[in-house]
Amino acid sequence: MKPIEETAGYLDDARLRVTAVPQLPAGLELADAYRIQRAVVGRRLARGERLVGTKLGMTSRAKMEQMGISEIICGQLTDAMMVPDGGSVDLTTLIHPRVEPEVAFRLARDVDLSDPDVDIVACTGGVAAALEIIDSRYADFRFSLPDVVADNTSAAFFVVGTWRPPMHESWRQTLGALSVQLFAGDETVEAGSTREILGHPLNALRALVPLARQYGFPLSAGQVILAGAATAAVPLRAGPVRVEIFGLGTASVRAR
Ligand code: OOG
Repeated sequence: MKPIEETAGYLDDARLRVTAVPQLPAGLELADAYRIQRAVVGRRLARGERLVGTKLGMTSRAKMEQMGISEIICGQLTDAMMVPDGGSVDLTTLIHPRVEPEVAFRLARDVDLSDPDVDIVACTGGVAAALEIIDSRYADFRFSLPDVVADNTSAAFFVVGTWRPPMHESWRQTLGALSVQLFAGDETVEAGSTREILGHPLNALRALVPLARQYGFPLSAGQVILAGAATAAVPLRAGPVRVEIFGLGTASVRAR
């Protein structure tokens, strides 16, 4: 296997050159894939970016089926990936982008990962509708589980709508069954329910805790957590895209 740094450079360059690359050689261990991811993100941090959150992937059946991967994965979000609600993304910086509707959480407190009983839900201070733009650095968006982990789980950009305050009990229940619609212009391109995110988006949030412990992701106050897509991803084309989660809110972006 090539050294971690060399593989991180390979994936980082693919993104910067906006050019897809072949998958990594087979046989990469998942723990090494997370080490490569850390080095890929480390390169961005060394260029002045700041960590702002964590994303989950493969938390819905639709995504697992679309990508042929059935294990929950996580990646890291930096400030350079953050697009303001109603903002725009430049398609020339992306290889073959796709967009997915998501639920985002914001941590109000650090999650103490040394506490085996830590309740991440009690550490959240906000919830919002969100869009994630993913852009695999691999040709044809084809990858294995370690490949996609090394590639920071295809993270490219994300947009978060208006934050809603912490959830009381009834609101928590409601959050598990809200209808989700993804629009490209006026056309509905995907529809589903928040239930499709591991049965309830809070289950996805809880699933992040053991992953964060195992692979050394800090979960600190102020971080955004993307709980994973509720539907399959669709190609991002020029024009406006909007997610509407009925009862929670909307988020939109324009690709140009
Ligand atoms: C990997 C990222 C998946 C999700 O929400 O399931 C993901 C990919 O599909 O390229 O972000």
